[in-house]
Amino acid sequence: MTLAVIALGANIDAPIERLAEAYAHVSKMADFSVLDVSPIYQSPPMGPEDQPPYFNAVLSGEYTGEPLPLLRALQKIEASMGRVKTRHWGERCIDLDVIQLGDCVVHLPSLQIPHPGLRSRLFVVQPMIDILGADHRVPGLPELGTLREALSDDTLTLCPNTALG
Ligand code: PH2
Ligand code: MG
Ligand code: MG
Repeated sequence: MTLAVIALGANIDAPIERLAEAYAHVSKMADFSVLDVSPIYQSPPMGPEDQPPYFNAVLSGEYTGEPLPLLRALQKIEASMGRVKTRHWGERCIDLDVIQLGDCVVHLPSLQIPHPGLRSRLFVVQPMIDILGADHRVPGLPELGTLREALSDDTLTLCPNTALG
């Protein structure tokens, strides 16, 4: 089995509801079985500042397929939910990113695994720690607890009473 880690993000169109909707879609994907899901966190936008705050969560699952079909399946969910491409790092009703796929390393223009932004994003590192532990490792990186120590960010807030799954 391959451990898949997927990050969910949204900041427009009732974003918490969008995360729940996306979670429901992901849990029905072929070759994929959800193992765990993190709490939801709120954080200020990384990138353009004139957009609403983001809501983020991370889920883990067992995936038995290939990397590119997983990307396509997630893109299909994004499209079905009305995701519109705007500016770089701009507002979105749903964003589904592959963060990790076991020991797999992929460097394609369309897909990079592990996600190259992981080590700079507490809004992904913290929910990953919640479900996988601070000693969890992603290929090519130190353990998650070490990544968190380097990310002194006090703007990440846990959203109470918003459990997915
Ligand atoms: N995603 C982006 C751009 N900026 N900021 C936060 N806080 N959370 C995100 O998920 C995020 C972002 C584009 O993927
Ligand atoms: Mg993203
Ligand atoms: Mg994305």
